[in-house]
Amino acid sequence: MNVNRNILTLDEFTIQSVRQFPHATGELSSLLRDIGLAAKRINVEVNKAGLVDILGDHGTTNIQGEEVKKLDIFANNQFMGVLQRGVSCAGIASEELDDFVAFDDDISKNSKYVCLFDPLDGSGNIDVNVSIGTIFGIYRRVSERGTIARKEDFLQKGHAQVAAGYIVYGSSTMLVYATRRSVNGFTLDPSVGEFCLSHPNIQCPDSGNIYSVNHGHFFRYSEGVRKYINVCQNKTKETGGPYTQRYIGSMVSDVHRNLIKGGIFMYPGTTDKPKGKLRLLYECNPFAFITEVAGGRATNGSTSILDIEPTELHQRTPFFVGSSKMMDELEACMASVEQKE
Ligand code: P6P
Repeated sequence: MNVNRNILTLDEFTIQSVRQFPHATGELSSLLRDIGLAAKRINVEVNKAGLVDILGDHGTTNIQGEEVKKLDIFANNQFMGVLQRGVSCAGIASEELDDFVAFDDDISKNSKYVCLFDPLDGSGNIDVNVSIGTIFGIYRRVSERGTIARKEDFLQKGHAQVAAGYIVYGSSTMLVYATRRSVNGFTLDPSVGEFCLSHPNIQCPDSGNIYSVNHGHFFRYSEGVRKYINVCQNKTKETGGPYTQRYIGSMVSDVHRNLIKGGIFMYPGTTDKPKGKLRLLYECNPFAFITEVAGGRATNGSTSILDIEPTELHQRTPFFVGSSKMMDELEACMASVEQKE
């Protein structure tokens, strides 16, 4: 097998990270490898979703009241399974599960971390072959090791994440994860079945010309958000534009594109849903952490996402994330309206 010795696999990269930091125990690296394994197994099913009877509604609805498709359940069970059989995770919380799950075997009870994830975000796009993704955040548990994980382990501010990442099942399958040091992207090489380092040290451009928002809700957004959208639409060469509007309706794809190319993604609150649609703990916190490590910013319109004190596992938040200068312009529009009020 002709393996290019210059390309690091995910496993090699995580092991190299352990070697670089003598105090590292290897538990986080082991957890990340477990996630990579689950991602490869999910990728196989996602790639043949149109061919087998894995499509279609699972006949149940999750806590969001959304029809749960079989692939959601499969993905959820894959992540829960590898994390429970690993040596680093004391418990999980998932969009697909009403409550958190504390693993009760002795090794898990003595594990250092908990993991929160959306196993298959954008699953409404499965049947129409639009890219979907997995989102995860990893926290050091705050409860005593040797005991089962407790709710407070899962209700931590986003700043407490030790790592966060996502997998995008798209034209290629990529796993991107951040630690506090850097953001790195790995592309799955199907010929060897390994995630290979393809995007080292990802930096979010401080500006861009892509804005992502669902225009269908425009008249239900706040005046400040509507003002910023109008600013985006009226950008010219002279004012740093023109901008282009790109919105796939699959958060992982939209945020990934903007992270790489520069841009802003918005899921604001609306008059009928003031908290918006996206979940703080396992959708917004991971992307906020990743984007901020890469040099961008993420807020709920007024507060850094990572500073929000969680109160419930599935709480929603308005979400604005992307290039720092575009975030500055959004906040200037919102502030100018508030001053008038
Ligand atoms: P809307 C997918 O259902 C999702 O949770 C995100 O992936 C996506 O960004 C958003 O909802 C799209 O929501 O209301 O614009 O269709």
